Amino acid sequence: MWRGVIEEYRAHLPVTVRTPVVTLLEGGTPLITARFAAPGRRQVWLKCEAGNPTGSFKDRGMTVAVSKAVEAGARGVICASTGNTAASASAYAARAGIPCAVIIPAGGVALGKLVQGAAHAAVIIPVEAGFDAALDLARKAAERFKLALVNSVNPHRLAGQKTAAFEICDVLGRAPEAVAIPVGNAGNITAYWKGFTEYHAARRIAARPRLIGVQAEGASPLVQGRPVEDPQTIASAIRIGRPASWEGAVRAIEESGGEFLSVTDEEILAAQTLLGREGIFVEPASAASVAGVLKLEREGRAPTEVVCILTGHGLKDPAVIENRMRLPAPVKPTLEAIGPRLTFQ
Ligand code: AN7
Repeated sequence: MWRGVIEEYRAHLPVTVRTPVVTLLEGGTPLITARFAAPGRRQVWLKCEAGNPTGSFKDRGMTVAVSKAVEAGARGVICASTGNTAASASAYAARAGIPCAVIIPAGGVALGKLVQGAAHAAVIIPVEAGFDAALDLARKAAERFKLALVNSVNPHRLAGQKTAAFEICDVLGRAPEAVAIPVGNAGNITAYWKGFTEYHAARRIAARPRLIGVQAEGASPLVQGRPVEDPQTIASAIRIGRPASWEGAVRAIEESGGEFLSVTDEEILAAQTLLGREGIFVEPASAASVAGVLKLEREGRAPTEVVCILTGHGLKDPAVIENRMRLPAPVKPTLEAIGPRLTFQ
């Protein structure tokens, strides 16, 4: 049985025999072949991080961050979040039996993620600000109120998240040519590069992949090379204008010979629809990685082999789909009435 990322990758993580392991058996997520890629011409794999306990990649980092917080005797944890960090932090804190506070941009978190935080009994504090100011506040609050900050500025988060890179290499038996990753606060792309670099140094892989960091056009500071004051995108998870791991992300792109690129909200929604039609429902931020690869394809320069990281589940943000969905009017419960619908035209 899969034992969670700390036990599976213990030798690569900052834990000792004295670290109490707080886990929900995260990791071990599926790497699936995408159907949309032209067979024989291009290989696209999808790393489905929705398979984690709270439905996003954040759980990989949170098992390490909360375990280390408990080891250090923290009385509670705190984070700022566009939703998924809150859903994950609150779950792992609940598992550990310690309180969790989450500071969220008012109106900036998708419903499913809010519901998760409430289910895990987090203290939810909406503030009249965007994510960037919420993170500034969380940093200060952690210090003032003696709480462990579990945003990705906490190095234990990145240590845990790099295990996704290990898994990709373990499954393929090598590194892929390229990896496309949605970028918000830029912790995850930094963690992936750490993971590939560590496996390369340990001679587990012969070469490291090219990283493609994808941002939403209205929230694309790393593409523009400067912070964005009032970031806007339908992909609320990555509505971030001042990424905390800016340097790490830039280093990952430079050292890997990759690039940052941006995609429009329309391109994000089109990619989300495309994935849904092959049975994979992701939230808008996650679809950005696929939208980025499709953009490169249109420009005639897509990698022949790429892993797209699908960071979170579509159920987290039902409103995005609901707004575009039209249920037909109810009909009588008879074969005659439903028959016309079953011609699939
Ligand atoms: C689905 O939850 O920042 O570049 O506060 O939820 O490491 O920030 C979420 C980010 C991509 C971007 N996809 O990752 C938060 C938060 C999904 C996400 C990202 C997020 P980073």
